Amino acid sequence: MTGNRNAALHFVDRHVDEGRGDKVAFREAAGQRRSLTYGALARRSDLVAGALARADIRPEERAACILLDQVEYPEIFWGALKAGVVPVALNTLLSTPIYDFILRDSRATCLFVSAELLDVVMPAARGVDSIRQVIVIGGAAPEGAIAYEDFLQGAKPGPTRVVSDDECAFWLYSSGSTGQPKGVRHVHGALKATADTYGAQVLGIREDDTVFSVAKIFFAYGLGNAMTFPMSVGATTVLFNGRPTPQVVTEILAQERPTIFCGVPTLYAATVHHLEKTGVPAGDLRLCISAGEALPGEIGNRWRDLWGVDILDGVGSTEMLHIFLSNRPGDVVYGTSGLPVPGYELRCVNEDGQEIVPGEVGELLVRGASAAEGYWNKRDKSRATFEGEWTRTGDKYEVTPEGRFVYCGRTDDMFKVSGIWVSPFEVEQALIAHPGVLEAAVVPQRDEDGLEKPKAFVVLKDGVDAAATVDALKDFVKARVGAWKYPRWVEVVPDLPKTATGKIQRFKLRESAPE
Ligand code: 3SK
Repeated sequence: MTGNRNAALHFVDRHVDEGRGDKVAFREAAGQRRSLTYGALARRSDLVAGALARADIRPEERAACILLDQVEYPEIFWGALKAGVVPVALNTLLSTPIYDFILRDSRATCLFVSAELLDVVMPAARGVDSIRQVIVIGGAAPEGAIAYEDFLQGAKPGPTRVVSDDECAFWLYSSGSTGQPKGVRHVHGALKATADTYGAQVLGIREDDTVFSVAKIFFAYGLGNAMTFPMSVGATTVLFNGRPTPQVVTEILAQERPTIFCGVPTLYAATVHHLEKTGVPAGDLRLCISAGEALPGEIGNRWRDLWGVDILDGVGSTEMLHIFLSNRPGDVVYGTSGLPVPGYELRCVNEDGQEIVPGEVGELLVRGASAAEGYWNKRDKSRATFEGEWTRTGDKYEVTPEGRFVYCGRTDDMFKVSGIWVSPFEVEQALIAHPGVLEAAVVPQRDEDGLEKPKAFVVLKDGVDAAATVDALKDFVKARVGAWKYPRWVEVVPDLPKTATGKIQRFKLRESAPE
């Protein structure tokens, strides 16, 4: 390796130098069934770099990526890194107002968007002055935008910008308990740090592996699973651009024969129910992993009975880029998050910042080379989360005498649904925007698989038809803040429990919601 620490050299071009140019790096499951070799990825990402430069998108400017999992995603991501342009990988399930906020907040100068998402994204993008170029992948470009192949047409391969490990490479967006999403800035060196730790030392990922991740590339969890871990060893990733239902996931496991499957508890639970009815197809799984929220032990046991393979439950964060605490192959204790991943140090502290003693619960802090360099333009929030070398997780843990970490909840009111953060505050804001709702409070409630979903308590305005409003509220929230955040249960109440200063006491509602 030269003095240039641009991560694209390690993850992409190195494979060509080492003779893996013809190896398939990505192949699409279902749909178009296209594939991309490491050699083609090296060439196409060079072209993306050249086309960005030709379009006058300059180093350090942000390129918003609102892309389905398709072969163009790695071309664009690594092409941007080569150009020194900073891709901002965005959730494809957001609503127009949230895209509007993020596109403005990031000051993106260009936008790569999958054609399937244009209806939701373009009304936001059109009003954002910083965007000089919109590139549409997989379909016709509307007025003012350009189709991806036309964008690349005639471009000269761009040079790979010389950077250090510490130069900002890409951003992700993370949601907070109040307020708007925060841009999380990650450096080039962080990508290799996660591949060298969790990828190499927990997964033991190998060149002959095929990986399938239901978590999409725009999640930190998916970015590692489906891009950087397989690409760190020249393995192959199966990409799927649709909604991962139990049926579809089972078909992909049967047809594409991945050796590593990366899921989230909600999907594992639904697939277990499905397979217990239909039976398990033949497959080549050697490892299954889970993150996003705590995996109920029952689901892990039933999955192992079906496939003969354990699920390694682990914990990571967008701020730490990937998993830093995990169970290991051959050493799984369901109901725990396992042990620190080699390369990371963990400690739990009480409210005074003192290390907890056995039997106590404390907030988990983590130290490791993949930590983000901070939040974009949010100094107070950066200071509160990144304390020198230590990153606060906001998760509460206790530690067993054997040193295993057991999840005990959050220090704030946040919770995860299908592995994605939900802020009760944000859902409440969406609910009270409905003309029939006076007040609202949202808390997690466990479903029949022991997994948390939002439950809303609403106070309606006088004279409002309760039955009609309750039915309408779910779709209303979906449209405003994102499909996974809508309340699965809505209870109409006469008033909400509050402190003397008028703050909603969600803990009282949590107590009233059945466990
Ligand atoms: O939710 C998690 O546990 C996680 C894991 C890996 C990367 C990112 C996240 C949020």
